[in-house]
Amino acid sequence: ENSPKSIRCKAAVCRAPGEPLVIEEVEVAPPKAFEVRIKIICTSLCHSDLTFWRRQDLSIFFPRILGHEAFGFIESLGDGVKGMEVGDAVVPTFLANCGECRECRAEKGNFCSVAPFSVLPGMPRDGTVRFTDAAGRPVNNFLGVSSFCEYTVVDISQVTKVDSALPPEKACLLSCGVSTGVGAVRKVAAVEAGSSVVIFGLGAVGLAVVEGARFQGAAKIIGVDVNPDKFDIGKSLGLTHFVNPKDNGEKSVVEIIKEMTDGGADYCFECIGLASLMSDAFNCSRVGVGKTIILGVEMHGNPLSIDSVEILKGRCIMGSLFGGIKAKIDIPILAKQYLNKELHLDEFITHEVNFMDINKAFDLLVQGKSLRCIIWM
Ligand code: CXF
Ligand code: ZN
Repeated sequence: ENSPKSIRCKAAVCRAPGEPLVIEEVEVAPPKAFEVRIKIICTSLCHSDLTFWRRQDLSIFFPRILGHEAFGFIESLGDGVKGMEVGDAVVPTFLANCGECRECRAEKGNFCSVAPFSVLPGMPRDGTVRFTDAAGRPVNNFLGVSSFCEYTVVDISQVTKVDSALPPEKACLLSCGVSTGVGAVRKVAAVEAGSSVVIFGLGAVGLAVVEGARFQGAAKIIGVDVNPDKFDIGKSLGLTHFVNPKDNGEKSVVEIIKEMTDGGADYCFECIGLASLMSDAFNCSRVGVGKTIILGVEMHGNPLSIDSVEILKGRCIMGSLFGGIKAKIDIPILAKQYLNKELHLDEFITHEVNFMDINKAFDLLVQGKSLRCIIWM
């Protein structure tokens, strides 16, 4: 008889916006139907965690267990779970891929309708939460993942099995940021060999775009960032040119990029989340063919304004969540390419800390010192 009990374990709970997470004992409920409970081995910090941690207007969802980039092993199964076993190596993902709905069966797109993307506090199927604090009060879930906890419950549509040959910290990277960047190049833009690519913002997502562009055989890969330290790491992944907007005096970034690309770039990616950079990216795309892909979430909620005449010149601007990745199909492909030494992942891990020091990982990312900091449970 399958009847897992609740588990008491340590979690890093977010109680107030922008304040250090608090390590607390919580109770993790057993998985409900079509859910599994995962023993988290490692997790890492993505900029979206920072966004949800910082923003005052989202603090109505506190206390909350953040974290959505992780690796672990299945500890127990809820009713109705097929094709997954206790002990399976898995990565959770914030975007579901049930594999069966209309969206999942379609060749294009990645918006699973079984567990539609949501930032609300509960689990996707019934909206309830799976954590309770020591005082018996509920603690909210985050993106259906909540990986800043030793154990977490995740809907099976948001769980992907991975090859056990893949080291945990590498699998963890495929859970969100790196997959987003590489996916956007392959699946959203479909960058061809020989093309020119411009990347605004060389954080983990931007550098994963660099990695993807090199993989596709792009001829010119231009990174734009105000932090000169990003050049070396970018070069190791395939960056061919670097533009620091602070170093270019009178000339605008758009003018510089247009000069470097003989009139405009084939593909432009915005990986920061600023409306002004989204329009810069669009404006340096090539007339007739240019594609601009938005990956950043506008950090101040500002609207994007584009001159319609500039779009009429045959350019397009589009966005994607998770780089168009369908987790259960595409993560195993990325894993295999890493194991075949075709895809670089090691370069993205700049720091590692113990779970008890999770707040150090926050400091490093806030200060722009880390790409990915692996947090070991
Ligand atoms: C984000 C995208 C915007 C909303 C929250 C999740 N994706 C991954 O970090
Ligand atoms: Zn993320």
